[in-house]
Amino acid sequence: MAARFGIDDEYIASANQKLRSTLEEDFEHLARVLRRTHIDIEALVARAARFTVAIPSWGVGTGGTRFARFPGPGEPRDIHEKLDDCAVIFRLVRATPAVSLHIPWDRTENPAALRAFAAERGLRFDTMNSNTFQDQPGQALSYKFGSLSHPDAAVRRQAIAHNVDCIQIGRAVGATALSVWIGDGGNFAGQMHIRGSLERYLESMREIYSALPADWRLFVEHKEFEPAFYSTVVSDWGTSYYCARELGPQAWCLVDLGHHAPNANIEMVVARLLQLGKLGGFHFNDSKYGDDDLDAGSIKPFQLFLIFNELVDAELEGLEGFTTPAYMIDQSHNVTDPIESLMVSAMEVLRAYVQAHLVDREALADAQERCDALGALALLKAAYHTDVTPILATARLAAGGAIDPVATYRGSAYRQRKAEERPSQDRVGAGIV
Ligand code: LRH
Ligand code: MN
Repeated sequence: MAARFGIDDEYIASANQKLRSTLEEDFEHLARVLRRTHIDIEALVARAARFTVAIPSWGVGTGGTRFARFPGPGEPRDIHEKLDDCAVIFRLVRATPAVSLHIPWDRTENPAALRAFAAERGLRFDTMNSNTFQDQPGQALSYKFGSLSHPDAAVRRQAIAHNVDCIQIGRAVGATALSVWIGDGGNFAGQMHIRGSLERYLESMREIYSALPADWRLFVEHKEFEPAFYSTVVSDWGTSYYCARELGPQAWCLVDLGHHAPNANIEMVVARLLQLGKLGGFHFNDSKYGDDDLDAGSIKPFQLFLIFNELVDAELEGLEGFTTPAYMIDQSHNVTDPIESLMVSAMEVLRAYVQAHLVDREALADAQERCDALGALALLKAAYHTDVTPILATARLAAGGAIDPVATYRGSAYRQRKAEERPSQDRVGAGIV
């Protein structure tokens, strides 16, 4: 089998060589600026180095919409090629050692071998995502009218069995969580009994919960609408919280940034779930209208910062029950090179996290006490307007990554080489993957 082209440390080091002196200059300047407000830049580099965000296996292929999908060159054709691309992202950005899997899209005959394949590339698996929003070839019962909340108990049993299967595969590949998003809902008033469908969903989730290994987490992912366009069973954070609380201590709420009504205050949803002790994870992306699955920080970067402002505030306060949420990306890359989009998105999430550590929280609490609205906003904006790029690049460099991941990736001609290695499948079609 022809060798698979990859990006090695030597190439990264040569690409960094040209950028080192500029980075050191920018880093020194920022260190001086931060010293004025008694902030130790090295402490922020250390925080950046410890931060990780997981890559969605389904994000390294070109995504699409219901109208069309326009495959790009050198598309990964199976989970192994997807992991090769995830390894490139990790090698250059260093903050993405974990990959989230989606079943059956990533089903494999030999999970243990897949685990080893990933480990050879410095990768591990964090969260398993089940899929009862599509029918698979040969599937006995259809999910057309729902899955875990379907009126027919046989369909619910089939969906429960699929989730339990995801847990078994997850145990074999070393994952530690199951994320459950269902598209269950109705397109017409009266089509679905709104209270009954939630009861059925909860009953099904209790069975899935009982199959969880003791150290696993179960994520409940809410979504306002789509694919159902009148009513959705798990449509908002309140319903998600109720379910996670009803299920038990291993159940947590997952916030996908694209799953809210336009103009929803998502940082407030985050603060509420933190306060209620059930904020378990994130699917980072961005959107202008609906569940657009655009690149994180590409439309509303200030919102991403404000979300991390709530998370860092709770972390530094030592909020009771605060556990570091599972940070994961969930995007669909329809017009960009997925590797570039995922690298930039991971860096934007990390940027918001580091900027949130620049907020003068004492002064902010004082401004809030004095009802000084503009004073408070100015303190947040001061952090948000600080360009922390030298901190992020220095953390990457120290971890063997690239000072400029996108330029280094483009310089490697990785995509062109993959286009030669991976003859296109001409799999025209539609849909997110
Ligand atoms: C649903 C969702 C869910 C995934 C899917 C790929 O919109 O956000 O998290 O299973 O996208
Ligand atoms: Mn999601």
